[in-house]
Amino acid sequence: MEVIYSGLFATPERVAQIAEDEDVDAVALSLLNGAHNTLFPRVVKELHKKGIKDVLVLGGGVIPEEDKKGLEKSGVSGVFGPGTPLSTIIDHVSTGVAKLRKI
Ligand code: B12
Repeated sequence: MEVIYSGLFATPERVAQIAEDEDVDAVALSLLNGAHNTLFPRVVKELHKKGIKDVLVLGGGVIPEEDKKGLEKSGVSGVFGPGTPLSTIIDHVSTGVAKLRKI
């Protein structure tokens, strides 16, 4: 997998623009400031605005358990906190991207 790092403090609009320009398979978001319920769904919204619906959006950071269901409902495919085995994340990305791209 090739990883494009978008830098710190990118806005949802900027993340969606990079995703479009680079034709990515997945957008992986990391947030530790507690604004995940606002910003993760906004990234999904910005992608949809551009007609991008086949990109896997996943997140990580210190996300309270009770927030995970709502994030998934808003289009975030999964949220992975501290201690998640790397193999779990790799599996999630591989199967999620394959499903969306119907490979
Ligand atoms: C260090 C720290 C800071 C540092 C950050 C340094 C830095 N450059 O990262 C400083 C002092 C700047 C800071 C500031 C703030 N912090 Co702070 N901070 C922490 C602390 C103590 C450790 C975070 C850390 O580095 N953990 C170690 C790394 C390795 O773990 P991690 O980041 O969680 O990543 C793991 C997983 O989450 C996962 N992961 C992470 N990202 C992703 C992304 C993807 C795609 C995937 C798949 C997985 C994944 O993989 C990693 C490895 O296992 C935590 C408390 C804690 N116990 O975690 C609070 C914490 C994250 N902070 C918190 C808060 C509220 C803030 C502030 C908003 C405080 C304020 N009012 O200003 C600001 C926000 C600043 C900002 N703009 O983001 C809260 C967040 C609460 C929440 N999520 O609802 C925490 C949980 C403290 C708490 N219990 O209240 N913080």
